Amino acid sequence: MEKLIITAAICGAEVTKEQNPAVPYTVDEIVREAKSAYDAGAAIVHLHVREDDGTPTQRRERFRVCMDAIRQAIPDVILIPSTGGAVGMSAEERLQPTELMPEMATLDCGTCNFGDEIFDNTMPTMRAFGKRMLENHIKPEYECFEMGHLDTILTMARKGEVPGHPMQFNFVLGVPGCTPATVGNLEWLVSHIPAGSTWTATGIGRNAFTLGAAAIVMGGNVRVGFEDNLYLSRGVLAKSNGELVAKVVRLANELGREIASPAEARRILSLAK
Ligand code: KMH
Ligand code: ZN
Repeated sequence: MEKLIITAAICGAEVTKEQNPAVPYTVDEIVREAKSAYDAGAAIVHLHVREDDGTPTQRRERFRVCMDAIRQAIPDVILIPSTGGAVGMSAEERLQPTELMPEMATLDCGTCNFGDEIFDNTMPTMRAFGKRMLENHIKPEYECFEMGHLDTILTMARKGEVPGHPMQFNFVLGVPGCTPATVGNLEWLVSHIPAGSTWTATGIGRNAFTLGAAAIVMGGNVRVGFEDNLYLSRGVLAKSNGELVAKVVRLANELGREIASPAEARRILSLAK
């Protein structure tokens, strides 16, 4: 089995300091959280950014400043900026971080319920995002919130509308209104990806570590972080993203899976650098 790649989703677009005071908004806070995750064992940071007051933004300049500041602190970390942004943002707004030529970026694979809201990813939107990533040589991380999202993106890859082999999937399970975070659902998804693909599991809320443990034994990779879960255990808020990553490292140690460095993650993900 390959070493385990841990991704830290340090910020997200929806969670707030009212829910957990350690949720980062400012550039300094974003760097602090990225570094805490990296120091604990994360090879990848999945990045959303905020204005200083916590408002989610996809502003290119804000991404540039945050990405430069993170790289200054932890030069070899893999950054995966979000093109999902926050519910309700336009496609043009969401695409801005791809102008910074990151080595990877997320590509959301279909429309879905998202709590009380609708996360809108129409076919024309996804085609535009795929075209941009093909043009800018960005490897997508394909975010699947629903079973049908996998079928959608595999069809698009077959048509050449989005980058193809080797594909990296992130199965984000347990968003209210989307596919639940069960091992059975994860197994179904993993059994339907093309040979040679890589995959990550993200369990939302209380499912963060149970789904993570399943991914560790199944040979996949794990994402945790404040975007997905604010608690270290029942009723105990995590003090940092690093605490969440450290818990995954402990699980992996117990289960006999070594942790990938950023260089090892780049090889596993077939990234150029
Ligand atoms: N904030 C969610 C609506 C992504 O980063 O690509 C979408 C999201 C997905 O977080
Ligand atoms: Zn995200």
